[in-house]
Amino acid sequence: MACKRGALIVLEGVDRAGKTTQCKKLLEALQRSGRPAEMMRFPDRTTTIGKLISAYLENKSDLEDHTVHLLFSANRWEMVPLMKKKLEQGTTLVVDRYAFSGVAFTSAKPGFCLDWCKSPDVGLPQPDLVMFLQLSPSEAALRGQFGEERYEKSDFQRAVQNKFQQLMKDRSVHWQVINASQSVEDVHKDIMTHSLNAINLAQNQALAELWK
Ligand code: NYM
Repeated sequence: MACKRGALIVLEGVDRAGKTTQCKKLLEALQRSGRPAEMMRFPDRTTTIGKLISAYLENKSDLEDHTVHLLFSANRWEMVPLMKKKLEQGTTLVVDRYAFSGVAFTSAKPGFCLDWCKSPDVGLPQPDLVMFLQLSPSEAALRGQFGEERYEKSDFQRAVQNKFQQLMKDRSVHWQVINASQSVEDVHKDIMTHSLNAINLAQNQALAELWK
């Protein structure tokens, strides 16, 4: 490796857990401390595939359930060359949702098993750290109404939460549960501590492949 690689840091959680706010705060804090860092989010709605996904989420189009699952995965794969390039250049990537959202949301639908849902994402760059922002459904409800997008229903979100719990039993992934009911600043402090550890460890490790 020519230079020390950046870390792949993922934030996951159900809707309204504060992922996007915390990704932005982490990114700013890393950059302020002089560490090269960039943010990515999935789905990335800017690409051709991302636009199909966005129309589906906004209920402007209907897609068959397997098909949309594969599109979410393809939307990650299309970013892999860029992700690898950035990581190799020493840039840490802070990622808002990844394959775990993909599996949790689709497997919460009737007729989908975890293994089928995981298979298209097998081999993606393995995150050095996945922080799960834990918030109970009742606390999430206190944060206001859901928006208008597909999946933004309490019952479905509860099913998604259960799927995340199943995924977190997998020790091949470096999961860290974060108590998201703390104040924004306290959540940020926890996230920063775990991220700095992950960045230090990743420097001297080769990038692995997810679920392989
Ligand atoms: N989602 C997100 C999936 O169903 N599969 C995936 O692979 C990913 C990455 O899309 N409800 C769902 C979770 C969210 C929605 O919302 C994206 P947002 O606000 O753009 O994170």
